[in-house]
Amino acid sequence: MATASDTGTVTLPTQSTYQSRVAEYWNAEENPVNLDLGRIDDLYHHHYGIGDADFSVLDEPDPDRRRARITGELHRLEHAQAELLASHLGPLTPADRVFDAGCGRGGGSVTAHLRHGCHADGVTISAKQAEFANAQARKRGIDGKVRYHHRNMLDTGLPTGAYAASWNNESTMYVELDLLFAEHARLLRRGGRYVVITGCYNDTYGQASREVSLINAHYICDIHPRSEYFRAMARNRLVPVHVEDLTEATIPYWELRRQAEHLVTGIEETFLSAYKNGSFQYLLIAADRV
Ligand code: GPP
Ligand code: MG
Repeated sequence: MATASDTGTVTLPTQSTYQSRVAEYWNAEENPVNLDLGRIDDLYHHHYGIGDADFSVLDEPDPDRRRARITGELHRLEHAQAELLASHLGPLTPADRVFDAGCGRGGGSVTAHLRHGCHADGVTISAKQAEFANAQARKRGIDGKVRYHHRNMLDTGLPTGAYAASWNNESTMYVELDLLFAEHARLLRRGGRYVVITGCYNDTYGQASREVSLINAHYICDIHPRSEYFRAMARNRLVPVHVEDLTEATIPYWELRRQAEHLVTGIEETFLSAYKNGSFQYLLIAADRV
């Protein structure tokens, strides 16, 4: 059994049966769309991509090369999303600390560290993901500054007011926003920056659409309405400074991914329908901790 001192493991990562099921999902998850992309440059992302896709990769005649080029293009788009998020965290210095809530296999914290030189603490409910991410940080020789913890993002045990910036990259749909933002507000110093990229359902559509419900079932999550983000931020000392609708920007990623026969997971058409019927949005919100 690992102890708190050797891996950062604490005894209370899951707080409910639901959270245990979510942890089991991520402990077992080995989708090629995540592992094959990450292997390209050891940046393992658990989020989608943004920007114009180079669809000419689909015309590559050699089958092996075609697969590799599609994989590379999807990874480029996912990495562009991580860079966009990281660009909203600054200005940061190498002395600053950042907090990655729901860090997955660690790509986001590495991206922030490479861009800003900062210290990073990532938290995941999955012991497997934390172990994997720490091994990657050791391999890169950045384990002195980038650390991953098998902990609960709602109750991290990390130090109050110690963080200059924090974020959730597609992980808010697993938690109650009030509890989550209370923890970010506790961890961030005054004037610190919080950034979220998320899929949310569109209040103007009415309620969650069939497609949104299918996405919830696929990942065992509970997608919040757009309005709930702003209400919960206002209640937790987080004041939005920048809101960006990334829906249009993420559609090329899904159009390419749906044609990547070696990588599809089966959820691709549902995402495209959800975005195109107006029931679902891909959103970035940056907020200041006041
Ligand atoms: C992607 O992770 C994100 C989630 C599981 C959260 C749900 C996100 C929404 C915007 C609703 P991933 O990269 O592990 O997923 P996949 O295996 O499909 O690539
Ligand atoms: Mg993925």
